[in-house]
Amino acid sequence: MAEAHAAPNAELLEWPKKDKRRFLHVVYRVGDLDRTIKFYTECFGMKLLRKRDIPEEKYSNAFLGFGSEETNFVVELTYNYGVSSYDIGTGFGHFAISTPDVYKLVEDIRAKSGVITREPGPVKGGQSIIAFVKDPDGYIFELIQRGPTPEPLCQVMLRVGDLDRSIKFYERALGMRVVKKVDKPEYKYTLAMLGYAEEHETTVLELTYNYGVTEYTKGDAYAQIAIGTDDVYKSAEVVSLVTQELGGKITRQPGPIPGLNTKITSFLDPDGWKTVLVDNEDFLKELHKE
Ligand SMILES: N[C@@H](CCC(=O)N[C@@H](CS)C(=O)NCC(=O)O)C(=O)O
Repeated sequence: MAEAHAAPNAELLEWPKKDKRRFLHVVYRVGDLDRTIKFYTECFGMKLLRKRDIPEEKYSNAFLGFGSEETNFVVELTYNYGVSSYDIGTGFGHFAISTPDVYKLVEDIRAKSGVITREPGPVKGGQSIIAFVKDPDGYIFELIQRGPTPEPLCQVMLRVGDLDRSIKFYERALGMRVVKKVDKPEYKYTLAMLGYAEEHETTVLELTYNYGVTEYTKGDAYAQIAIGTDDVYKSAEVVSLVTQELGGKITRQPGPIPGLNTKITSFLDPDGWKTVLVDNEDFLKELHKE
């Protein structure tokens, strides 16, 4: 019986690597949409790409980024009517923005009253120049010094309790590959960058394991990363198989969102971090409709 299933599953498990995958956006909640839009446009130089209000559901969204949503990873801010603050929890790490001159960007941000939580300088135990900035809701943005890139919004960092398990999950369930792995025993952490292309070409998911820490709080602020796929149904079948082995679970079976008709599926990884897979064609239709 086990043998009879081995071949079809083996073929199915190849699907995420053959699929057309791309990081679309990261979704999180903010207490004041206009305040965050002002901060991201004035301090980071992002553009406001679109806004939508869904009064029936009592929320609004704003999409901001460094390029068109057709090609770039962007942030999707959610404002829930009447909710002015959220708990970010201890598991969320940061978003990252690359810039050719971190020192200059930090001075510009400081001049606009932005909060710098880590002054520019070489990363502990390394050479990259970094700084940390806190946005109005308390989300941390790492600024990383790098040459020009098509994707300045370059990382989402989340903390995980078992890095090998997470790497297996994102490789098998999502078809990502490890583009960098660094162990810093002197600072007691290991990190892995996972994605669909090299770090300087695209956004990566940075997973951090702090020695001995297996649990974090999730709060209610950060929501999920959305990734494009050509087939949500097949993709969900793969995720379902992988969760049986590594943990995590499907939280939304694949299918169209009522009213919107965009096909999606969503699931949690073994640490409880959520990913949404969105049909590539439906996503483009949605963009052109608005
Ligand atoms: N304990 C850290 C481990 C990750 C870490 O230290 N990352 C580096 C960046 S890759 C960092 O934040 N360094 C701080 C610094 O250089 O000041 C955490 O969970 O955030």
